[in-house]
Amino acid sequence: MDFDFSDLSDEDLFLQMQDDLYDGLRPEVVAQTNEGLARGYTPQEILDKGLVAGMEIVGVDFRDGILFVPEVLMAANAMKGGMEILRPLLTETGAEQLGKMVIGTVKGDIHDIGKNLVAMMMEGAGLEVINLGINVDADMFIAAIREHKPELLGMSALLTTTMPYMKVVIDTLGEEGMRDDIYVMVGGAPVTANFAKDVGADAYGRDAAVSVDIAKAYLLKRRQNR
Ligand code: B1M
Repeated sequence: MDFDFSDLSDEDLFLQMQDDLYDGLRPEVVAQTNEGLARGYTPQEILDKGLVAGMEIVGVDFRDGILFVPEVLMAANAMKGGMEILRPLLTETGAEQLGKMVIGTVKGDIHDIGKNLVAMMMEGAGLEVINLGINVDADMFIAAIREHKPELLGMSALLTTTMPYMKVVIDTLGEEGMRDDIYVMVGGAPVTANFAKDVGADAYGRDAAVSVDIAKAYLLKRRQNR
């Protein structure tokens, strides 16, 4: 499919991207992502101004009953189309491997866009990421940690009903005698710094960029203390 966005200003290109994401038009969003790159925008700028901004509008209208699950799924699919283009660029790194992270969306929750974004950006920062996907229970987290021996665990939850499960995982780590060996980071739209503290996590990642900074700072400190 051929699209021509050359007559759009940069600002209109991003507005169009938000609109098309809202309407679940994946080929258009893919083409606009490529157009943004061709205009010299960084992957991060395209994410923030186009994809994430569009998904925020979807979130508001979903909450207000203007959009329903099928439309939101189409918007998510369009967002994933753009992310597929950006993924190799965000994960492109010549840096030596900094460390490992196991990450997953907790049990009962199938939201994975934000978690995948965090995973991508962690890879881009030089971490090896073991992405367990969605609906991950404590046993699956524990088994992956035993197998891969990561320095970091990341958990994502987008629902107020699933975020308490983060505590179940952290408590299970304690019961298994593994808690002191791993740095636990939590994130997701309803999660807050206070909640992170209450469930016994080590850090709260407000967004993907902040999460990467926190993970890097922890890994560097860990290395210095050895
Ligand atoms: Co859902 N959904 N959804 N949904 N959905 C929300 C979360 C909701 C807030 C919408 C609303 O009402 N406004 C609401 C939750 C309300 C609540 O709990 N209080 C909601 C609901 C109710 C539901 C269902 C129950 C709807 C239903 O069936 N009746 C259902 C639940 C299914 C389930 O999980 N069991 C449901 C289903 C879905 C879809 C399947 C349709 C789809 C998900 C598709 C997918 O992910 N593959 C979907 C979507 C897309 C959303 C919204 C619109 C967008 C989420 C998103 O992708 N955001 C969302 C509204 C919203 O959040 N505003 C909504 C973009 C993404 C980049 O941001 O995920 O926040 P986010 O990730 C950020 C940060 O939070 C952080 O970094 C990311 C990048 O910067 N972060 C981490 C995230 N995880 C991290 C982990 C870390 C660190 C940082 O670890 C280190």
